[in-house]
Amino acid sequence: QSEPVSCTGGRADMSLDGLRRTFREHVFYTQGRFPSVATRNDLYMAFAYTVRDQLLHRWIKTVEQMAGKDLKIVSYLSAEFLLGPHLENNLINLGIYDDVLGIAKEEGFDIQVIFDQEEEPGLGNGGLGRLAACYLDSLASLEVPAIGYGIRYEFGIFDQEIRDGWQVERTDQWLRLGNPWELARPEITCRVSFGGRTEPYQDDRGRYRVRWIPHRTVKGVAYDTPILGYRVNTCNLLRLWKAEAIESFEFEAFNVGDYYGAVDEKIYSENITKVLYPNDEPVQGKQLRLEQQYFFVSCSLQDMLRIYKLGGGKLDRFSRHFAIQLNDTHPALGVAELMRLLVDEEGMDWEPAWDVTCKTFGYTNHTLLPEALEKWPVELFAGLFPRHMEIIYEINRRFLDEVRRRWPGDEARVARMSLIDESGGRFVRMAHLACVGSHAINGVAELHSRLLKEDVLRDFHEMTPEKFSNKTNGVTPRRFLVLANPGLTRLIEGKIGDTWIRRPEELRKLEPCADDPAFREEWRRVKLENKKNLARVIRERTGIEVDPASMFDIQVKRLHEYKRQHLNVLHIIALYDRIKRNPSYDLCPRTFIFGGKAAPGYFMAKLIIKLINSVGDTVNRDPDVNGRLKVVFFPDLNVKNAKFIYPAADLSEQISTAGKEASGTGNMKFSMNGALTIGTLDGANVEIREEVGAENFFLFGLTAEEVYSLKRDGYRPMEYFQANPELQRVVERIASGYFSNGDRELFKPLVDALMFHDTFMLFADFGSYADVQGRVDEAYRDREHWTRMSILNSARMGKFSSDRAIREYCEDIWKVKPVPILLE
Ligand code: T68
Repeated sequence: QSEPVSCTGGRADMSLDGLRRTFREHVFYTQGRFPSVATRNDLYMAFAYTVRDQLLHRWIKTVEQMAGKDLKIVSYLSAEFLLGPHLENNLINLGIYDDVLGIAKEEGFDIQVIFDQEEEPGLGNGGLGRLAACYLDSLASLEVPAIGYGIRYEFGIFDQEIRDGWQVERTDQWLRLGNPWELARPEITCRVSFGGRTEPYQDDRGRYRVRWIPHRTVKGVAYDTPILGYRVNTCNLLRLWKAEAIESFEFEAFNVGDYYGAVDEKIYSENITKVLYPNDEPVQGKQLRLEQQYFFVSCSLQDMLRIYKLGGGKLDRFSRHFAIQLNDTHPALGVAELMRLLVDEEGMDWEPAWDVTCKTFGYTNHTLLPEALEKWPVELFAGLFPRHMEIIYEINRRFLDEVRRRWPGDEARVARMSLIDESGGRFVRMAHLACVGSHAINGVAELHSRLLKEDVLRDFHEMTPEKFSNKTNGVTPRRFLVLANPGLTRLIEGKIGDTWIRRPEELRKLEPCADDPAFREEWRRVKLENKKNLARVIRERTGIEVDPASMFDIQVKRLHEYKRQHLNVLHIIALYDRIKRNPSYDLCPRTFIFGGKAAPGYFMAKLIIKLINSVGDTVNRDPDVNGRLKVVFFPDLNVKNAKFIYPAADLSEQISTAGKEASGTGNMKFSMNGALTIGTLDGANVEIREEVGAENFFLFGLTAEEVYSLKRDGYRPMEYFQANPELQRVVERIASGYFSNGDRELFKPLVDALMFHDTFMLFADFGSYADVQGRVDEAYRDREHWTRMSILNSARMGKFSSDRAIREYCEDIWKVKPVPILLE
């Protein structure tokens, strides 16, 4: 083993002087600028590099101290990582936020402007991608050795603009001005192949083998981003893969005179990691999407095997040193790929290879929606991965043999459980592949995990109940409380210190403060400041004036019918209707704020955005309303913008149809920041309500069981419509063109979908939602009581820290232990 690297002094120096010197050096030597002509971006880059130096120091120490140790590494495989801006977060984790604020001041510029300069890496759609980012933060903060593996999309999730009330998508060019947080590793590459055919042969020991003769091969290049934990020295790795052409191919083509062919090859190869698919549900049948999945999974597994072999480990012990978690089924091809690598490339026999594979993988499911379960046409799949197709057939053959042994004669069960869906066309069922190839399967909230066992994965649960567990999601309190809400953080620290940032259970110590009128006063002051802050941002981005003294009622999340943003709109129209019918109607002033992106091809979701804006246009301008109602659509919701939103909320809307939202994580971010929730018994809402207390939560709507039985018995939305005159007036206002300059066609698809199908049962829940909203209105008038409830929400949300979630994964699934890292 080599000598420890010494990196004291120089750029590792984290004193104020050291940081200042390093910053100036970066302006000079990295950006090549005199301070007097440095642009905003130069200053941002210089700051980022100054901070990155600190990370790299810790990263090198982490790698050095892990090398040669008999330890286990978590490998989190995810097609998405929605990281958000790095700079501020790293300053908090390093503990030098105030120092850097000081330096900026001395050097004479506004640090907020520098922070604003950072383009966030939007390499994810929503909850699933953000969860992966929170988990990386917690893994590092808990000092657990981990690598995140994913895709370095050149274009992340699109930027959303609102024009004439409609969503318009613009390509996200996050790499345009350079990315100071990543290190390109051109020498760390993998080859990934596609297409072609397979061929049997006998190896030197006379054993039957298969070789894959692919049609084309691309190169994966590693790009590494350091992920530092909170106030620890552990600095883990996020390794994202970029696809490139293999040079030798280009030369070959060049030699035979096909220069343009070579260029085509390059374009073709680089296409694989060009763009994130902007659907938060799988895009069925898109070849490029499947290529992306295989590309990053193959690179990552090859990389793990390479790292493992560096340590001289024997392959049959691989699962003792790597625990791989599949973030949904997007990386589920990894099961077949690891088998291929072990059997075809490493020469292992099937049984030991299968044993290693099952012991290595764990699978997290994130959805109950049947239409969102990933499946790929066999033809497409076999064309791209002829060898994997054979491997999957073999896995399936052995698996179904076992099913038949356990349930002789039950061919219906065999058909249900098969890795191949043959109920109409032939498809590879990715969730089944993930289940069969993993030793652990989990849902992301208690209710979701129970429904998985009872419904979506029922047969698998019957066969191997021991594989199933629940791991309720969590979010990192560093980004979503400390960074997003410095005012509240200071207030809490003044009362109970700052140990809760690592041990959020300790937030409970705040509970007695709920009875202290002076503390409540302070709590309200902080909330008001946060609301003023959001009001300013809303004015800048939309031109709409909102009153910080009104109740901020917020629903931000991806646009989806099951999330029921339109239920919220129906209620807004009901309030508006009451005012129109009775101008002196007594309503506690409210500002309704929406935000979220719609998948570009999801017509109904886009129409809901248009409806929100149209209702806003009418309501906000109506003199009868007289400031009592405001409706705002906050454009381009992303991690960076979300920081203004969660801390400013009074009321958090978590109103999905029960049984549809796997967990939700926005619900946690709001409640931690002292918002009260109006919500259904869905996803993690159930547990949030349990923690904060039913008396501090506004519950409404059908339960998941009621939803199912109503569906089963034949749900007729018209019955609810006919029984509720207010609902009739609301729908009539939309249908009549009241919000669309008399155009009765514009919202007709939405109205018809509700009247004749109402798949997500808005009409069934409308009455109870409107009633409970009435209770919210009353409750908000009693400010002292409201504040009390708000404080208790924050104080009781400790469970929903991602640290707790990651501890559970570490103990129950991954069996990994922390490895503390020393700086010197
Ligand atoms: C979300 N899923 C769940 N999917 O909807 C949410 N899907 O309830 C849960 O809290 C969260 O995962 C974390 O567990 C998603 O966000 C996707 O984004 C997605 C993207 C591509 C394909 C399928």
